Amino acid sequence: MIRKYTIGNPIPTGSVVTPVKAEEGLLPGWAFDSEGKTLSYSMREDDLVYGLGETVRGMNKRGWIYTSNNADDPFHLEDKRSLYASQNFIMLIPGKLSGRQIGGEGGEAGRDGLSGGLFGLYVDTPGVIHFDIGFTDLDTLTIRFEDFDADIYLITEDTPRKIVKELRALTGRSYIPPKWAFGFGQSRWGYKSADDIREVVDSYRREDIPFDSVYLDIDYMERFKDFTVNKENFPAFEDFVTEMKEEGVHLVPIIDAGVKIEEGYSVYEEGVRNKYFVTKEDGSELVGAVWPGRVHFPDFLNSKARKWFGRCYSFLLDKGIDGFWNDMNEPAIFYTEDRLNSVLEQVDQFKGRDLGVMEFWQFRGLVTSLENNRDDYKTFYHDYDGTRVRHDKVHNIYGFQMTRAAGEAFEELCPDKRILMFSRSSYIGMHRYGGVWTGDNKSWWSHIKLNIQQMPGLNMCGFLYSGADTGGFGADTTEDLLMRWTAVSIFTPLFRNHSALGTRSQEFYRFPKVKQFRDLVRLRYALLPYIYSEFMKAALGDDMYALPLAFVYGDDERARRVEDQLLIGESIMIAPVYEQNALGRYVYLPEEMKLIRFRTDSDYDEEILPAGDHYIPLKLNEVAVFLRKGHCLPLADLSAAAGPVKGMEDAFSCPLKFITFEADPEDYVRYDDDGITRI
Ligand code: MIG
Repeated sequence: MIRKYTIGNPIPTGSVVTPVKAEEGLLPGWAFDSEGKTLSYSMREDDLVYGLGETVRGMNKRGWIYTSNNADDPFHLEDKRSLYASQNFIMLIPGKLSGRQIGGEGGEAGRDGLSGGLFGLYVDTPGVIHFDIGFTDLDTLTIRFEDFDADIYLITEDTPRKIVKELRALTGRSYIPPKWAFGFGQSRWGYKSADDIREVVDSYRREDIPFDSVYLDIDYMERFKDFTVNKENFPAFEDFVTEMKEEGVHLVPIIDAGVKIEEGYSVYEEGVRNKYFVTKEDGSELVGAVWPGRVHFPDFLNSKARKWFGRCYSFLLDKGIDGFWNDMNEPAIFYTEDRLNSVLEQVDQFKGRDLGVMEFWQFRGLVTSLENNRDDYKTFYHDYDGTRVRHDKVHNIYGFQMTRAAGEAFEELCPDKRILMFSRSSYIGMHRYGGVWTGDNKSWWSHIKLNIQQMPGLNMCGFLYSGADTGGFGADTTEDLLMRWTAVSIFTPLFRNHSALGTRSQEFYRFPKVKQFRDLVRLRYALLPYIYSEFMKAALGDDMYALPLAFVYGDDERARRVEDQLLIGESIMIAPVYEQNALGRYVYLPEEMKLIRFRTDSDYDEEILPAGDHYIPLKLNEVAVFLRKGHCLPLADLSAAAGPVKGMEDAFSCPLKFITFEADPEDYVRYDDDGITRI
């Protein structure tokens, strides 16, 4: 059941597709403080709080304060409150104290009128809000608003997954990418030319590592201008796209939010002519700076501008491109022209002065204040279909509306065909148009764990097609880190190795143990029939693909607290190693399961283990999969392939084999459509 409560006068976000009539009165069970602009809920000791999508810390969000305020921040540390996205959905899963059984027959109901205590809450507001989940007081959950305007949806059902299903009914079905997007993709910020890309392709082929895509980062563009191609480095781009396609490789270019200011550049000129860019108080276009230098930002909240920008993607679609990633759309701003001028003036006053410590900090602060300064968001405006709105009031939906621009254009331009799309910034609702990657993580062991922990939060909010930069984006990777990380990423729908300019190269073929990487990637391809089927079940059934154990074993006190294991689809649980030099790890089994220890897709052993704690030895080249009783795992039998397994299509044409645990393969529901036609 969904009940809606409206506070104040919320600015619409475009997130909800099935309108709900607002209830009279206040959110039941919550204390309302209009002066402090807060809503508070008393948590019991054994209540779990899940949700908030792509945020730092654990799956259970208790014990920290999270701020929805989309930010370009490459330091995903424990003390951060905001990352790139705002996914304002939380779910409270009560424990035994409330007398509630999760996923079973309902216990005694009646806590706060919230059907026994289990509930989901979606706070739909485009502005900044804070989720204080036991930060100020361990047992209090407080939502604090900068502007007390929101549509709040309270969802009560008797299982967590039914709540997720209701949220999806409210906000729409999840985006489904083409099938090749489940293959492996290689990326790096620094590939500059067609020859650089050919080298990547040839190296992967030489090492016989399957892959389906190579990503183009900003250097493919001419002076970082959206919807252009650098002619020197890609002399015949269209032919190159065809050449790659014939090789079975999809090229996936990046699109940035900012549009370069340059006379004669059609995107810039059309945007200015039609007033499609965001403006300052005086009506002139905001001038900011990002990779292209000075830019204007498209007004994605204006439906005309959105339509226009979306159609610009046809420049690349027409050349045979069938996938994109949208970046810098929080939006990231290196500096605005106005602030730069003011800082330069102030800096001038420091000239010739003897800088004391305080003055030194002041001076330094001036310069660092330029980048991603939140006050800049108060200096420009949108034409939100007739209403002038200051950006900070709608900040969190900017990236969503950019990706919507693309998604709606794809529906119009390629009505039959699925196009790959994922974005850095997001808001609930964007999950209808694309997936997300989790941004600029680092080659840190703790970020493998963060990857595991972010998956279910993203899935809850509808972002099924998601994944992290495998191997880490910033900082130098190591061979063992990349290997352990890959052992996680072979289970995430988006599986991409990506890294930053200036860091150690991390393509799999760069390492001495390249054979082990080949085995890992081949295992992914062997798992594709399962991964794809489970993804489709989640998308079409408004369900989740990666689940916390608490969602299935909600009455098991131990399972409820597991933070580093995931259920992937209906059949399996994974428990990855994310510590350096570990030769295995402890795993909690909520029920009897069959351990499959994979060394390669065809070399594995099986062992039935009782419920409880187990130490599972796992060498660097081993991947543990735990098969649930009564289930089976279909695998593409790559060893029976007619030729080399180069990519997704080869894997799907292999015969299937099944690993079973007291189950009949006949009962397994498999999805295997052409992978391109829209569903
Ligand atoms: O300011 O395009 O998150 O994946 O490689 C950095 C360069 C801009 C940030 C993205 C990253 C990408 C990088 N971009």
